Amino acid sequence: MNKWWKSAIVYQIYPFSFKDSNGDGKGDLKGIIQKLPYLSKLGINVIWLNPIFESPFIDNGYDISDYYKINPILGTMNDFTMLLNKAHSLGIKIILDLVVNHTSNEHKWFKESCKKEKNKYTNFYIWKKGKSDGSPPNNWGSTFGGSAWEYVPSRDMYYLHLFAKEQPDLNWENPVLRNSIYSMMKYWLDIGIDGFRMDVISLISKKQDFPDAPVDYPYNRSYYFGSSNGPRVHEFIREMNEKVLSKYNIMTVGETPNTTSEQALLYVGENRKELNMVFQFDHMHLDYGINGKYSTTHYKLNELKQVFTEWEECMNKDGWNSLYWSNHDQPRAVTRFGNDSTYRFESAKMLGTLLHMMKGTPFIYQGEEIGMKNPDYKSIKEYKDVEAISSYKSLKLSGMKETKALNILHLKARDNARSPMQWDKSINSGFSTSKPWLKLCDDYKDVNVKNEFNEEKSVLNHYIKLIKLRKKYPVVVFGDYEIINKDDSSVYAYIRKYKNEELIVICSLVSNNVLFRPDVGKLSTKPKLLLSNYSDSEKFLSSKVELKPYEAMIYYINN
Ligand code: TEU
Repeated sequence: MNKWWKSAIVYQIYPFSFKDSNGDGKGDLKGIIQKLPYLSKLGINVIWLNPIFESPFIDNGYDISDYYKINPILGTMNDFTMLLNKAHSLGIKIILDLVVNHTSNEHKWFKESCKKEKNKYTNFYIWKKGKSDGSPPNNWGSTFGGSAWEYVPSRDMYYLHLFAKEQPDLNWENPVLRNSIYSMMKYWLDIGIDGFRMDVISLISKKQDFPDAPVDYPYNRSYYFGSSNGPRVHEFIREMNEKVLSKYNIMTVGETPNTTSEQALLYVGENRKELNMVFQFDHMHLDYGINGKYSTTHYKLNELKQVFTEWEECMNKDGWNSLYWSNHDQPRAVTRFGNDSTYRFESAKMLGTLLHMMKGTPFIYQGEEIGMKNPDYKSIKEYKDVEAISSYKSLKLSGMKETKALNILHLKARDNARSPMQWDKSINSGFSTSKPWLKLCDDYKDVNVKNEFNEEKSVLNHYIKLIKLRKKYPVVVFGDYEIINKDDSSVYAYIRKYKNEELIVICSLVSNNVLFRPDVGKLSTKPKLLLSNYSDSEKFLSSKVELKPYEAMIYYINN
């Protein structure tokens, strides 16, 4: 089958925060339809929608109560098919979020499963007896706090939930459950969607003896010990591929927490018959501290280079890479990896350049293309996310001062990515006519899509150019990647080579001027500048370049 996803540029939409068409303060599908011409001008050709299904919204839609129904806040099935058709007519494909490690506790499967009387759904979830003293079956903690087990009196048993207690884990050992999932996937594919992003797919197979995790595992991730890359995960995905995925020309990307690059090859290898690519987490962990994610630690450039290079090289052996700086779970890229004050626009464009010239399928998270930064929420009341709230509580319980805890949330909370999209300087940034469900970032009067379209040197216009390069030069899609000046602690530089084309990408990640001597051996021709983020960048690459703060250049040779 034609591997169209190799040259795709994906745009991730968080539907509740993208565009509100009916004035209820929450984004919706009709809002997305209104903005399709914008996405078409940006040049992307795939949209990934975060979950759009019926949900009590404990984890913002990742707790699904009916896989076949559109969340009424977002619209109707008609709205969805209209969105799909309009997107297709503009040459844009749509992939949906497949959340099948767990459902909502309000799903009818779970309600039935809780019943004392045996029925079809009794074994749809993971039920275990407590220990003889009545405590939970093992020591696993859950992502959002507390034990990963919840007791249900009607069955006198505990059920497993790796995330919130309202998100019970499905029992993939049960073939009837697996077939129900496959039927649901076929239902959406037959409607015409173009693929899936698979939520925590590396966690679906649990070690069946449910062993206690060693004490050195962080409590809220201790379940990894018995559930990440579990014993039957590849068998299950192969079965899914054989019964469903292989029948359609679609794109699949698995979200795979706690997975090394070598383990990832088992999901994406060309002959494995599993998935097209996975989302790795290694670069997301470079700024973890002793308390894990919720810390003020800053990443180190040499570690970033090492992680990206390892994934480029490993995926190049036998598979395909995915490229991302941020998503709905991560803080804004410009705040985290760039400089969101003095060099906001330079660094946002530099980050775009660094990522989009690599080998793999790039994912742009809504707002990244205009350089949106983390909003400056002043109180815990402004945060809405279950993880932010539970982490705040545990930081406070550990004795941390309020200001420090809030500073950590400002740097790391998931709400940072979820503040509404900034369209223009009108009330509520043109996102909604009424108060948005989550507070806007207060810089929207300056930083918004409308302003950036009109400003030739904007981040947005830079992203448009990066996307055009990917479409024009095969080397951007297919070229081999090789890092140069590996030990430079201020500059990230690499070359790409494909047939007679060569790219040299040079990006400064520091806020001072630096001297750079590219280690590119003997070049037969002088590389010519294709794109940069300063108007006076050197037109031809020479043996010595003085880089300005966050300067990023792409040079090209056609031998
Ligand atoms: O996230 C999976 C995941 O590994 C999370 O623990 C993620 O690392 C965390 O949010 C970062 O702190 C997926 C979804 O992307 C997330 O939104 C959901 O909450 C989660 O699964 C459960 O469905």
